[in-house]
Amino acid sequence: MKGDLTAKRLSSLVRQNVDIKNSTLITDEFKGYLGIKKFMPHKTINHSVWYVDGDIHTNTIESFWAILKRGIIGQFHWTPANILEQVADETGPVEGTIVSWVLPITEKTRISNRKQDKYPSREWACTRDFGEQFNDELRRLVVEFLIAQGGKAVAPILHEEWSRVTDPKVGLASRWSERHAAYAAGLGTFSLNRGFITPRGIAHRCGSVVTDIVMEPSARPYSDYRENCLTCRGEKCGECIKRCPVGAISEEFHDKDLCQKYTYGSEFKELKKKYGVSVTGCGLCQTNVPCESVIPEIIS
Ligand code: B12
Ligand code: SF4
Ligand code: SF4
Repeated sequence: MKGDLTAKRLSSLVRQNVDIKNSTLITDEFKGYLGIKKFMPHKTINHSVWYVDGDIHTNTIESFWAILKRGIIGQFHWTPANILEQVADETGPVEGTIVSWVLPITEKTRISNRKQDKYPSREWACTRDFGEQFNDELRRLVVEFLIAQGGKAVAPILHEEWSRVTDPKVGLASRWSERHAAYAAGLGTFSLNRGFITPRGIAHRCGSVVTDIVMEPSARPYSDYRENCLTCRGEKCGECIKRCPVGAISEEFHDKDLCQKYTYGSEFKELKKKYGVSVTGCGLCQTNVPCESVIPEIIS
């Protein structure tokens, strides 16, 4: 992700998109807008004093952004710009990059889960629990590394305000989606069961960090956000539907509530004790399926 909000860029965007002879620009006092006064009428409102001064206010555009933001998953959901605001100083918006990674689950663990038809294997459960602790440690290390390079960096998932959310529109979710970050970074696409399929398959865990260090963005070689999934490409598959022990996946839908109720439910209490983990996951829909460790080709 590249923010690209320098004063020069802002002026150039306004010149390209606004009828500068017949318009007046109204903004807050962000310094990046200063150059705009040179080529069109520009009024500012100082938000530390008041929000409305006669006709001068930014309320209309702010409610437009609120509607747009709600359209991007939901109002609760952080965009990379929201995270960058937290690393920005008072000079205003900064450019930045999302660093996103995928940690493929080992072959041994995948094979152990392939044999399961009701509960996850012990190896899978350990990956869910200890693997995610490792992923958190990696998030911290990447943040430290980027700070040592002179930048600012935040792992959204480790932010004190990060939380899981139940939203009326999208249901179970979180303030930051690692998979949407990975999609934006070109690492893969979503699928029928909502899992994220990368060239190393769907059985993985992923993570990300947002930084103000600007890096060359990686390519996003996909034309559709569900391109790596056979069923979504219109080919025959649906193997993950058969794998789900509670019928949470169908051709049209993944029932997040049913999936969560099962995997975090009382049936798993004994299993957690037996495996010595605090959470087991399930992932049957991510193993013994054509997309387990590759982008699947047509199956006959
Ligand atoms: C909440 C949560 C759950 C919930 C809800 C799952 C869900 N699908 O949202 C429950 C408890 C059910 C769950 C279960 C599992 N989870 Co979980 N979960 C999360 C968590 C914390 C947040 C997910 C989130 O924010 N969802 C937000 C909503 C909006 O996402 P969504 O509905 O899936 O997104 C859809 C729309 O955006 C839609 N869409 C519509 N139009 C468009 C247009 C465009 C352009 C795009 C891009 C998208 C898009 O496409 C998406 C997919 O359908 C993430 C960690 C994180 N913070 O990211 C892990 C995470 C998603 N879980 C993960 C895993 C591995 C699992 C399990 C396999 C359990 C396990 N470990 O054994 C199961 C898999 C169930 C399944 N089939 O998806 C991995 C996913 C890895 C992968 N390969 O995809 C994650 C990323 C954790 C991690 N750090 O790796 N999980
Ligand atoms: S098993 Fe088949 S239908 Fe399910 S996500 Fe993988 S490719 Fe798509
Ligand atoms: S959808 Fe949920 S319950 Fe069903 S197989 Fe996947 S992780 Fe397990």
